[in-house]
Amino acid sequence: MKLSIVTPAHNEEDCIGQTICDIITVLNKEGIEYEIIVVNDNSTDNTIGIVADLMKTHSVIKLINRQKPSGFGRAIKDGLNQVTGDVVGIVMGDLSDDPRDIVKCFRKIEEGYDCVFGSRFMKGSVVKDYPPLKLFINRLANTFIQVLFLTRANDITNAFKFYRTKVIRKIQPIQALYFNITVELPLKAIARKFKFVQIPINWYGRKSGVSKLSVKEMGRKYLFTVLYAWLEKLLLKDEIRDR
Ligand SMILES: Nc1nc2c(ncn2[C@@H]2O[C@H](COP(=O)(O)OP(=O)(O)OP(=O)(O)O)[C@@H](O)[C@H]2O)c(=O)[nH]1
Ligand SMILES: [Mg+2]
Repeated sequence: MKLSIVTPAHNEEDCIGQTICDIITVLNKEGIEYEIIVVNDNSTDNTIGIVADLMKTHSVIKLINRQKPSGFGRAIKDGLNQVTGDVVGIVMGDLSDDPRDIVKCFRKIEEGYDCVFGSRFMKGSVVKDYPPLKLFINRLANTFIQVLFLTRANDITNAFKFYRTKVIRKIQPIQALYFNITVELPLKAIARKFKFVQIPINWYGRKSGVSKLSVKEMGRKYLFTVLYAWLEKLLLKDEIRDR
């Protein structure tokens, strides 16, 4: 099975090179066939230059340079459209995710799961430097989602998740244009009863660069996306799901 990593990047010159090199080191060691699709959105720093340099020596890297309008969701969607692997994993470009967790997720898919959801809030997870206010809002939002969807998945809002490519095909059309895509993908997969597992992952707070997520701006969009997926779940309840 081939793995496609989709990594969005906007002004990540301090982190993107290291992110890519760490992924390459870990996946080469494991002997996994893979590609890394970096989706750049109008970066005004040297993000493109760094990725382009690495591309000279690593043919596994693909670069998508998006034009405006930008947006995390738009970038992820463009990345997903270019995937050639059987499995796709979404990994941030700011060194917040642990490349060793990529291998763990991929192995779970190999075991037969359709989706693997990374959770920072399970026994075995390590979380460093999570901003306290963001953490509070995260726990509140995820508890709400858990109650609404009656699911054990407790970190739906985190992007670090892996899907069989067929799952991505079955949850089209993807609507979210911004960070709300992080909840749309897993919730739609849950609504369609794809077989998922949650595993503990590590997460490290950003050490360099600027955060692009404003919880205040995104709150309503997240809520809308969650409720939309919940409605879908209700409507799909008695239908036979065509796989
Ligand atoms: N292509 C693209 N990438 C984006 C956009 N917004 C954010 N990203 C990338 O998405 C990833 C996550 O964004 P962050 O700014 O780290 O959001 P966050 O993790 O909630 O915030 P931090 O707590 O600061 O890490 C990073 O790799 C960003 O470079 C965008 O509009 N387009
Ligand atoms: Mg981040």
